[in-house]
Amino acid sequence: MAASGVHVRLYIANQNSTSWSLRPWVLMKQRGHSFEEIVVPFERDGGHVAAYRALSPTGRLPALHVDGVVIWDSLAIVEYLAERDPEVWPQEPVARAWARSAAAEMHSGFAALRSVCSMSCGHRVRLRAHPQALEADIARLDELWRDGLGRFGGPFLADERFTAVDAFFAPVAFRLQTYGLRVSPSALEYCRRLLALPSMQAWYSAALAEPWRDEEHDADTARHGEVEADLRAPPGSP
Ligand SMILES: N[C@@H](CCC(=O)N[C@@H](CS)C(=O)NCC(=O)O)C(=O)O
Repeated sequence: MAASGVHVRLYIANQNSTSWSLRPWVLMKQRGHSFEEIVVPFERDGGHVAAYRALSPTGRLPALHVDGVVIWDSLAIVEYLAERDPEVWPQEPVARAWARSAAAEMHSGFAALRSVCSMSCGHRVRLRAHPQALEADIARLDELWRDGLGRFGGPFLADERFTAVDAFFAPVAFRLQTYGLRVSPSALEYCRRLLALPSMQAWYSAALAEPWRDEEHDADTARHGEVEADLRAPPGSP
């Protein structure tokens, strides 16, 4: 979708564990935008800090660079893309308002889901306990997904097409898979639909193949449950 001659680069963090970077990446893939993707590994000892600061004023990724202009934060990137591609959000105003509300809720909410079930595409974890705050987040997620699918007719959350709101919930699909979280049949069907997208499969394969490890993130993934499987390629493998 980039105009010819415009250089679009999306800088992203580790694919196994970065939910933020997945959002614009999967949206751009689904919309057929042309861009160069560059993975800059997060290093727990702070080795990434200078590189991230050079790419993004917050020192956080994702960051989109378009001919020298830097756009940071996944929400701002999605809105930037929407200014150039009117099909990023649903066309219909009510669906668009709903989609923006749901994406905003994801961007600033679901704290328990994020902290108890950190994203790690390659792990399979059985939670030891389901804290009440996590249960409340899952119930709200289920309600929200069923509302969108019922109201706008599916198969995606606010449209028959994949739109930005689906990109915001794409990382949640990996979390449901990793932790085997239980949701209603229609929410589960939607989750499976997201996971089956070729773009999501490509992300998943790249995440499993990643040669580096973030041990603190791995420990965080294991903190609330038993790790039943780690499907990633051995660390350091080519
Ligand atoms: N709200 C930001 C969050 C981005 C974010 O937290 N990115 C993490 C990815 S791992 C990061 O860059 N962390 C670097 C650090 O904490 O030093 C967004 O939506 O883009």
